[in-house]
Amino acid sequence: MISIISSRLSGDANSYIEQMFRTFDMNKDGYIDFMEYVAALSLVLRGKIEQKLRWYFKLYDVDGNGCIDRHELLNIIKAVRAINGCDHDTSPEEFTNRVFDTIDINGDGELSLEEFVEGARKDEEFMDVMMKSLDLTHIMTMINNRRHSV
Ligand SMILES: [Ca+2]
Ligand SMILES: [Ca+2]
Ligand SMILES: [Ca+2]
Repeated sequence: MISIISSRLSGDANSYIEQMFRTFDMNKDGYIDFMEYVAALSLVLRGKIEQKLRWYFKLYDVDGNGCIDRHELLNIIKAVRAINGCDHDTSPEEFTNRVFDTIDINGDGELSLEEFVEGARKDEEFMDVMMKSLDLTHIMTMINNRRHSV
C-alpha cells in the first residue's frame, strides 16, 4: 500500500513531505522522535482551527520569508492534490489564482499570516484544501515511513 502511494507521488508531493517532515522535526536533528510525533499528532487531531492555520502558514512558507507567494501556494495545491489523488474541476493554477484574487486583500501578490488565516476562514473551498492537506491517513504513513528510513 505504501509503495503504491509513493510511486504515484510527484516531485511536488515529495518536497511537500520533506517540508512537513522538517516542520515536525522541531529540534532539527533530522529525526522525528516520539515526542515530536506525539506533538504533531495532537496538533492534527486536537488543534484549534487558528492553531492549525498558523501551523499551515509556517509549513507553506517554504522559503521562510514570512509571506506565502503565488508560487509557494501553487506547489502546495499541486502536492495536496497529488497526495489525496482525487479529481478536480479546476487546475491547480486556476485554483491558486482564484484564492489569491480572493484573499490577498492588499493585492501585493503575497499572503501575510493575517490574510491567510482570515482568507481560509472566509473561503470554504480553500479551507477544505487546507484541512485535506493534513489528511492523516496519507501524511502520517509517509512521515512514519520516512522516520524509519532516515
Ligand atoms: Ca527531531
Ligand atoms: Ca515565502
Ligand atoms: Ca497581501
